Amino acid sequence: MEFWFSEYQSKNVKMSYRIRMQLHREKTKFQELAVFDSEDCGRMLILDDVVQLTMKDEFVYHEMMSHVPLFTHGNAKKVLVIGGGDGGTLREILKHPVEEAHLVEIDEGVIEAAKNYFPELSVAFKDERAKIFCEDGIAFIKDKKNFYDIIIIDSTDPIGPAVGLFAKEFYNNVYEALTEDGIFVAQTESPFFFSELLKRIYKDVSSIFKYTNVYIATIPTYPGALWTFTMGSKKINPLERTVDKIDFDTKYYTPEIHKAAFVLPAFVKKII
Ligand code: AG3
Repeated sequence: MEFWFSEYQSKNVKMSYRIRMQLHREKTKFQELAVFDSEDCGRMLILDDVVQLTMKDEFVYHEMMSHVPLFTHGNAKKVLVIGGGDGGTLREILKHPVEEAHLVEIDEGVIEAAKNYFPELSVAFKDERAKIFCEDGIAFIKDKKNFYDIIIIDSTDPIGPAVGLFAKEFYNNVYEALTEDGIFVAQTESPFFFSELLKRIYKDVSSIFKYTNVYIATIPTYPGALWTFTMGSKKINPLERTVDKIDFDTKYYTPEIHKAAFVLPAFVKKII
C-alpha cells in the first residue's frame, strides 16, 4: 500500500512525498499539525497541509535565516526569533556568541512536536541563553523598544495566524524594537509563486529601513525551490560586509555563499 502526502505549491502544482509512517497528527489551537516520516526526506513537519521543514533540507533554510544577518551585524548580543517554534533557527543562532536568544512562537503545539519528534532542532531549547515565549509575536514586539540587535521572522506562509507578520505596521514595530544598528530578516517566499508578495514586502521594508536587501537560497522542498529572504538594516550596509571565516560547522552557509546570496537573478531584480 502506498501512502503519499501532497502539498499544493500553487493552485496548479503539487509536490508529493512517499510517507513511511504518520508519527503525529493533531488540531492545535491555531492549525492542523502533522509529523510524517518520509522515504526520501526523512521526518517532516506539516502545518495546515504546508511543509514547514524536512530533515533533508532544513539546514539550508535555518542556516541562511540566521548566519546571514548575524554575520552581517558582527556583534549581536540579543536576538529574537518570531515563529520558528521547531527550534531550527534558534539552533543556528546559538552557534554565535550571543548573550540572549528569545523565541516567540504562538503555537505551543509546534514547540511540543519539535521536542518529541525533532530533537536535532529542539536541542536549542536546552541552551541557557535561550528563552521561549508561547505568545503572539505581533503583540510581543509592540512594547519592545531599542532592545534586539537582530530580529528574525521565521513564519509560515501569509495565511492564518501569520498574516500580520507580513504587514507594514508589524515591520514598523520591528524597526522600533531593534537597536540603532539592528537588522531584521524575514522569510519572503518564492519569487516564482509569490512575486506580488515579495514586491510588496520589499516596498514596505524599504520605506522603513535605510537598507533593504533580498537574498536567496535553494530549498528543494519549498515551492519553486528558489527561496527569498528580505533583510532590513538600520545602519550597516549588508553589501559592504565581508565574512572572513566561520569557526563552527555549517552544511550550506559559507563566507562565499554569504556574498553570493545577495546576487539576484534578473527576474527577481525586476520583481523588487
Ligand atoms: N517556515 C515556513 C517556510 C514556508 C514554507 N512554505 C511552503 N512550503 N509553502 C519554516 C519554519 C521552519 N523553521
